[in-house]
Amino acid sequence: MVELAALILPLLASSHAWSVEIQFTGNPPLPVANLVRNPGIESGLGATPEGWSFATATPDNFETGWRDDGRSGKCLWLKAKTGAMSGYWGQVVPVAPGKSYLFKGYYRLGGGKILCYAHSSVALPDGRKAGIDERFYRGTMRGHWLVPVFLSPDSLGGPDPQQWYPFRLVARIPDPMQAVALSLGMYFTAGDSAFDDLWAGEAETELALTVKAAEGETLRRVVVTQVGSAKPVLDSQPLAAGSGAYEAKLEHQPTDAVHEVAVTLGNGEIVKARYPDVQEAK
Ligand SMILES: [Ca+2]
Repeated sequence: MVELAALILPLLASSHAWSVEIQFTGNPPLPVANLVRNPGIESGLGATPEGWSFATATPDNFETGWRDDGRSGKCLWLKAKTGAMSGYWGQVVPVAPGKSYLFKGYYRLGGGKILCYAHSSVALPDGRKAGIDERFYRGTMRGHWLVPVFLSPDSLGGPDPQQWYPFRLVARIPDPMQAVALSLGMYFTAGDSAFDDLWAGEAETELALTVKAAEGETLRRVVVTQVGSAKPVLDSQPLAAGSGAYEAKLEHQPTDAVHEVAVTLGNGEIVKARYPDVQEAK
């Protein structure tokens, strides 16, 4: 049974007693756990980062490293000498069937084409198979053998080789799947790439919102948005005159979003609260 984390905010209106009580909770509660071991690639012994291994059919085609020039501290790195074969850093993540999971992280691409994918296959009782295979590709012409002859450096496009960029995958886990492999590597091109700050966990939460006006106050409207997006995920529209309470449930909300509720009181005052209660980066 999942425990509900209550976030109860009796908010003060000017110098009076609180004017509205807002309860904003999630099932599962936020933030949800990161299921990736050693997600920042910081721990390990010798030349090997704990929890991660490199796999390819042709090891001679690759150089790999546990390097210091990460997005945070250290990172996973690999170089494919030719496009003859793919190769991936990876680890297996535990999952529960029937839920959606989010797999995300950051990559830096020096050249060639990366593939980040979440994949697994299980046998069903009737002999058929159930699987998932969610993929994120990103490529660049930088470093390609045609480049010096036919293309000017300005026309290369693709990601800046010095920058870290996010990737994001979501997969619904079929029964009876218990584990998913997260693989990060080069996809049949020569080039190099790095990966850092990986995250895997439940993708969705159900939010429950309860708003209660204090004695003598009324509610006019309740709007919920995700921070960073202007489009409401919930809008009560004008409530009936004299409304003192409002309740709503929001299913299938992303676990990596911050939700903000804006409550307009009868006197026009707007009171806001966030779940989870985090401060915006300045
Ligand atoms: Ca790191």
